Amino acid sequence: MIWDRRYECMEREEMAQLQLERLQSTLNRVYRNVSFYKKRFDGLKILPDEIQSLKDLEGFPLTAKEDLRQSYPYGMFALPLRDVVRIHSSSGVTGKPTVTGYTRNDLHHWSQLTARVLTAGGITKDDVVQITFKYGLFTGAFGLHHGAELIGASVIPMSTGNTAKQVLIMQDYKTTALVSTPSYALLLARYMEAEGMDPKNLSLKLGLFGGEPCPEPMRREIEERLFIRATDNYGVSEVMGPGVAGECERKNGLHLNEDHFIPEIIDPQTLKVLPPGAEGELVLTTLSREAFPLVRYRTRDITSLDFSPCSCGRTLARMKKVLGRSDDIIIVKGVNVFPSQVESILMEVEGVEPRYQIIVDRVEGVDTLEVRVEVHERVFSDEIKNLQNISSKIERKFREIIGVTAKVKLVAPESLQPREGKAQKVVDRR
Ligand code: DLL
Repeated sequence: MIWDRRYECMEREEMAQLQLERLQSTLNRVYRNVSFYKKRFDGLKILPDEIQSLKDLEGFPLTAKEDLRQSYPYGMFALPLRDVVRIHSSSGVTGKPTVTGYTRNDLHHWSQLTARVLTAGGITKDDVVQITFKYGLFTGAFGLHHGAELIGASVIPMSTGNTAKQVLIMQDYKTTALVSTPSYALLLARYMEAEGMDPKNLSLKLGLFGGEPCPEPMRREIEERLFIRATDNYGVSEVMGPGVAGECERKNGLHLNEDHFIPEIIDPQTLKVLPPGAEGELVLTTLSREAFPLVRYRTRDITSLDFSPCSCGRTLARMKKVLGRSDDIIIVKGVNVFPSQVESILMEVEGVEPRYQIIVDRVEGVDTLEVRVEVHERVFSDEIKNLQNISSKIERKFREIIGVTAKVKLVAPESLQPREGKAQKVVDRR
């Protein structure tokens, strides 16, 4: 099913024309209304009217999270607050949160875009959708909530926490679609197994995940344990929230809503734009945001883009699952370590969960890497020898696959799970 065939299946040429028109209008609006952009453009002696082709966007300056922090809270809004009807903020994967605002039109577009990704994930008006993201400043819950309502699904705004109640509601209200972080889906699966419940007896058939990486082995595990079909969804609060990109049933990349965002991939070191297919940092320019337009926003997420059409019929570019973040690449003894590599290793080891925390330190000038990993309940009470076997196995894989020496510490189930929100995966004490 495709929610908005007109845009999702648009001819590439027509899409490029639409993007150019919207880009010209966005650049003009930010130049007129946001002093940050006026100063930046003037500094580089560029005028928004000079933009003749999409390629010209490369000549415009990048916007970093730090720029938003310096304009905290409303400095980069392009409209006065009286035109703003909603305010959200980023969960702040790293550092202080940033603020974003929406006009009525922005909210309308947002619902349309989340309806697209929900539809691509298989959700229809016949579904009962349980949303386990936190309702609050985080964009995840409200964004997907309105999209699901627009589709006509029955929405259960559960919010986070209280796993026992989540499962009870899921059972009694006959939830068919779960909206959550992938790690919370695994936690629900484990809870049900520990309680002797068979997830097969639920009405659940779909999982719409996002907000954090969901590597392929993790998706498979969730699908097998909960008996569902799961799709990965990407979004960034600053540019909108969920609804930026989402997988279709082919699960072959996340369709990026290019009529609302222009994606570019840059080399995070040289900041040069890379050719299609190359891996690098995703940069997004908003094309329809009124309250909070952003030009060339550095997401810090590492991915690549595929502009070939998908067999589902959509022509929108597909971004690969996020590999990691350019600012959370941990450089240990000169080796780049992506948290997603750590996840892939853990998914292959029997008896452990893909929930971990990496602690980097420096002892007498030498970098040290400790990885805390949660084990399954049944393994935790096992003999010491078995636990030692597991940690040696992970340590060996670290040496072989990533090329660094890590000290692995196995910890109790659920001890690393935050009560709400996203887990802090990296603690750098250097
Ligand atoms: O997490 C928006 C969202 C909510 C998307 C719910 C999908 C579903 P922020 O809190 O601003 O917004 O965090 C954005 O989270 O830059 C990525 O690093 C990470 N992220 C979000 N979705 C994914 C994903 C929301 N599917 C930051 N895979 C982004 C990997 C993701 N990382």
